[in-house]
Amino acid sequence: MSVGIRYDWQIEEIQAIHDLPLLELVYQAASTHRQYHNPQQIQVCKLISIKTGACPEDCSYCAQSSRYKTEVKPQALLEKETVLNIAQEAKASGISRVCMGAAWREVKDNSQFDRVLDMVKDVTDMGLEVCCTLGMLTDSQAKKLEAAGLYAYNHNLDTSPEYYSTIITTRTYGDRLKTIDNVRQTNVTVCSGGILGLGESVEDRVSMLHTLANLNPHPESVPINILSQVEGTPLENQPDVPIWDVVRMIATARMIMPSSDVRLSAGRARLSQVEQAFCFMAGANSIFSSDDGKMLTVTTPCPGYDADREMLDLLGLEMRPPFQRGEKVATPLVEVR
Ligand code: SAM
Ligand code: DTB
Ligand code: SF4
Repeated sequence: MSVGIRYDWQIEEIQAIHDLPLLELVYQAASTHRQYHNPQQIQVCKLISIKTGACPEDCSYCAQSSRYKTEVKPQALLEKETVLNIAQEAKASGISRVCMGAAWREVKDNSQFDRVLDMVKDVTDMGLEVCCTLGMLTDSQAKKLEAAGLYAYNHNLDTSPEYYSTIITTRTYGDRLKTIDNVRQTNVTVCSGGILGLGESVEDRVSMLHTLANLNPHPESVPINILSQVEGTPLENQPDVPIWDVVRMIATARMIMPSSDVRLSAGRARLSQVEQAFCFMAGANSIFSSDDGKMLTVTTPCPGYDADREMLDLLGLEMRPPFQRGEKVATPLVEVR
């Protein structure tokens, strides 16, 4: 079944796709994936935490909120040279996108933002896709990032509009959507997704996908994070998300936002190669990889460059070069008569 690109999804339609018999869902998602993407390619991204911890927000899952006592040590904004060195190493390992994250509630128009703009310029000049995730943005700040050459801005919805205030009280769903809209008014691409394992219901997951899939255009990139339970946060005792829930979520996202990149993000480190292969079959085509063993902070492990290269080789997959999103049409490896 080919669904085409639509922005008028009904909750019931998304729920029906999500609830298909599992292998039927994976088959349909894999077929859709092949129509819009080269299924041999995976985008590999490197996260850099340019400013860590001491965040005033109260996101219940987050190791960087100042409200919770976690093992994260706050770190001021990194020097540009440090960031450029990490980006250079990532580039040498074949990584195509660098995502710079700051534990800020929102961007302020000050010298720190000017320093980030400078980093964006220089990393972009290295020939890498640059993504930033800096919290809320005004329209003029989004335009400044665009002028600096930014390729993508990450701002997750995290969960459904209904469940949001259970997880975060210091900002609203509307605030999140406003920043996404401010980015949308520029040529910067949008990266927005969520987290599984916050104690949400299946209806909440479907409702989040409904919000994402009715954005016009769809976010070019949709990260699916699996909660990393961080000691000291209110969600430290949440149970692990079953792998089949992850596969269903990825496959449903793939079906309803067929041209978007779907990223298997936080929580990948605890998945086996077989589990990850299932996620790729279901339509995930992007991952984070790291040579320092962590996503943004020490609380959330991330597989390393070498292990990931080995896995991709084993699965017959390759790393997608920068700026080639959705450009290549798959050619079958073997002609099937
Ligand atoms: N402060 C910015 C913001 O909130 O947009 C950017 C950084 S924040 C760490 C980016 C995203 O990482 C969050 O929206 C959330 O989806 C994800 N994240 C943070 N902590 C996580 C955790 N413990 N497990 C899974 N995902 C997490
Ligand atoms: C996203 O959706 N996942 C990344 C990135 N965007 C910024 C972050 C994953 C969670 C990192 C939690 C930690 O390392 O503490
Ligand atoms: Fe701050 Fe972002 Fe963590 Fe929320 S998710 S506490 S805004 S760093």
